[in-house]
Amino acid sequence: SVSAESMQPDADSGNWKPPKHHKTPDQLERLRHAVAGNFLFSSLDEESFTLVLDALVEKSIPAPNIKVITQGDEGDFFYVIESGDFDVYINPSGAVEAGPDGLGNKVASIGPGGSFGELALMYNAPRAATIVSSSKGGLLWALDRITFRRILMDNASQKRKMYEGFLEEVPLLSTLKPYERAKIADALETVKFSAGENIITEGEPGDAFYLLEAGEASAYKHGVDKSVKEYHRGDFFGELALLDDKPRAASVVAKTNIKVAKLGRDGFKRLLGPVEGIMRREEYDAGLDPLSKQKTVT
Ligand code: 1OR
Repeated sequence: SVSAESMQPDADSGNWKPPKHHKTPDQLERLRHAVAGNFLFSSLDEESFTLVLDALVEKSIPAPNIKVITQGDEGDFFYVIESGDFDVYINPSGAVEAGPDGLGNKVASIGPGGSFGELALMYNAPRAATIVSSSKGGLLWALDRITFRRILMDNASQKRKMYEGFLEEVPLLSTLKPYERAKIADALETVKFSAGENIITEGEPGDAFYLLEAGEASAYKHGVDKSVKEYHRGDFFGELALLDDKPRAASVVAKTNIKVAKLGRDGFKRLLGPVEGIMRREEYDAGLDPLSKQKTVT
């Protein structure tokens, strides 16, 4: 209701209550599905999760070319996409006349399960980009600024900060933009292994990709006595099975106690597209890729 919204106190006041927007079972079902694929929601505890679901409001975008966010504006809402694709435009000069419609350059496109609009809310900064509906329009879920900052943000900004330094050091990711690395940070999970443990086992199906944060690891292949590859901080492994939907081509074993940043299959597919070429080239050089073996034989 209108009154509930306008009476909502400021984030700084002690008696803030998150908004509750009633949802039909159908809406709830769709909403759960939409946020299931979003990394910002994945580490929420149950209470916070319920609270955020209650606070989200459905927003239909009935046509293409509708501006949902305008670069330079103040931030009000964070959005999760249920359906439809949304294009991201950045006008580097801030000049109104740059590009078609003054939108600037298209730098990305975001689809179902994705989200946008968090930056202005996190940093109290003007909107960094313009977001325009493409496809036939779509359906969004909007979260107000205060609930975003109170419930969702802590997690996201902690993770972005925690992984920022490390991801900057990873050679594979050096060509990415800082914002692309931030999105990867959202999706990472740190996992520890003791010396001697298998992180990956040859022949098994693959569901994750790994960046080595601390310690050392080695790759082994059946029938080969010594390790076929050594991994140090900043190195990656586990990409082949995900790139080509093949079983694990080697086992990767912790040589010391190690810490890895784990990225699941979905995140890998969604976020590492821009560096796929680099990964394929490194595997080829290492001779782990079966195709490269055929070539070296000749
Ligand atoms: P916002 O609140 O600033 C615009 O409103 C939103 O666009 C922004 O939050 C992000 O959620 C989203 N750089 C900045 N913002 C981006 C980018 C981006 N992509 C999506 N948004 N990129 C860097 C381009 C130099 C694109 C990276 C692929």
